Amino acid sequence: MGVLNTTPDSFSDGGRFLAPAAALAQGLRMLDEGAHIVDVGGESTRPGAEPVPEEEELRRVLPVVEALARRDVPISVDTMKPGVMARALAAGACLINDVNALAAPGALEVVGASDCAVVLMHCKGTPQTMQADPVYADVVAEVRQFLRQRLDLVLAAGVGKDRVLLDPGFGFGKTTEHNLRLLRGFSSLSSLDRPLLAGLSRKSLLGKITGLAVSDRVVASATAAVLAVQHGASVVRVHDVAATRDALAVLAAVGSNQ
Ligand code: HH2
Repeated sequence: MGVLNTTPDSFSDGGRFLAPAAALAQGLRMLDEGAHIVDVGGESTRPGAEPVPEEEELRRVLPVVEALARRDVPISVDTMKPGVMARALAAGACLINDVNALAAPGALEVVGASDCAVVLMHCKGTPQTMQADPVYADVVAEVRQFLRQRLDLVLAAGVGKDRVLLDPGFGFGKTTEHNLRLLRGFSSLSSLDRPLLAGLSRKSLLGKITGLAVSDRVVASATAAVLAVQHGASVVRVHDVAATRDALAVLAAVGSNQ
């Protein structure tokens, strides 16, 4: 999954793909480099980010979704807002990626009324508050329990099991130690019996480990993607598609232990 942020303030690619033409070109480039799906986002969820009004998020996201849909690109939309979900699905998106796990009133209904796939992600708190000293007794167990509850809720609302992916939400209300524990324990999430998504690309835990600036975290990100897939991830959400493709090709040739 290639990341395409049409925002001025995303932590890694903010401001680069604000113009729809630049966003379309980047989406097509990522596909060319080996992405299977393009994840379009119009609201940053980096720690401390301010919420974006729905009209503004639609203004950023919809032209890009429409342009990619005209090229038959498989499109995911990274949003917490039911109104954005509905418009993006109508414009051709096939996957809703919700870092809020469909918690907003009406979100479950929008997904239920369509036949799209959905990513349910764990986040402790909101982007405004999530990095203010998050505490867990057992981060892997708590994340697994949360994902189990959200999955059950979504299934009870009539969404087919085969439409749901789960994501532990690296960096969302977690310290570096929590993120590392989650990666070590990632394979235990496979007991939830759903494909797992991992988003580690360029995140601050990689900066903490390497001391590198966001734009210099390509090797660290590709390594993290390999580790995530080795630990059971079916989808990796990445900014650096070509580097990740090459790293995963080596893993595939050797064979993962899954
Ligand atoms: N991470 C980010 C955004 N959306 N979605 C899922 N499912 N999993 C993730 O780990 C995830 C996500 C944050 O990364 P990015 O989109 O690059 O930054 P920003 O939120 O600043 O736009």
